[in-house]
Amino acid sequence: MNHEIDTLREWIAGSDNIVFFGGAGVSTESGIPDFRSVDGLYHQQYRYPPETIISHSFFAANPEEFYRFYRDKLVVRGARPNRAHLRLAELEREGKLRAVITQNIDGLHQAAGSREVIELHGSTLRCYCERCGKRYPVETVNDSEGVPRCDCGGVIRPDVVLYEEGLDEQNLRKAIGYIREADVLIVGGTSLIVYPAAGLINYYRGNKLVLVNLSETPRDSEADLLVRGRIGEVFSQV
Ligand code: CNA
Repeated sequence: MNHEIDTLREWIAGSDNIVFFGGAGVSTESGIPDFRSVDGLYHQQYRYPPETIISHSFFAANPEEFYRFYRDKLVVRGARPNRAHLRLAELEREGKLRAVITQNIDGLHQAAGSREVIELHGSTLRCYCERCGKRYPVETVNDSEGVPRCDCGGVIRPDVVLYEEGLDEQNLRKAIGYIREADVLIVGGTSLIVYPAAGLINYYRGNKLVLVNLSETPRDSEADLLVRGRIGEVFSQV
């Protein structure tokens, strides 16, 4: 891996237009399980598969069960940014990195100090009433029991994109713009199988596509540089 790290270090040193696109693997070193690793959420036992529970139709039909899973597994308590989040924030401060585009919903990039963060799938740190749109502090969802309700009687929900729901178009357009213009695109900690997010790398037009991941992805053969390793460890060396 040393040779790959040297190349990545050189590419980072030589660019002021780096874009990072990441997923759940960026936060596993902060103690938040991803979905598809062996100890990820998809390998744990529930009455329904996680992708069923966190779908729009399941939420509408079984909000109690949704919230049981959500509070137990998706709400992050006490997690701190790791070396990947921190180095990315530093690269932005140094004027080298333009944006972080993330599929994560944990807010750890902002906690690390990143400013330009595009949250494709929303954030567990915000919530609102489905009916009237009123915003509520995150504790309203995280620390209540059962299904949290608004003054208007509507269900309060986290501001995350559930399966079957569309991504915010403005966010998508912005992400595509950054990727299209990027000189170096670093893609890390994502299985690259959840669409439409995974399709974003198709917009990259450069010749420095870096994939940093613990396991294989379906796009490995397209990478100009493939780094197989833990992303926090990798970013602590570049
Ligand atoms: P995923 O499908 O679970 O894939 C994660 C990938 O990261 C896998 O290929 C792992 O091999 C890899 N990985 C795990 N740990 C590391 C590490 N330390 N270094 C490098 N690679 C690692 O997750 P995706 O993000 O691709 O899938 C998209 C889903 C997962 C999005 O909708 C997210 O909202 C959702 N998710 C988010 C969080 C979070 O916010 N932290 C947690 C769990 C799931």
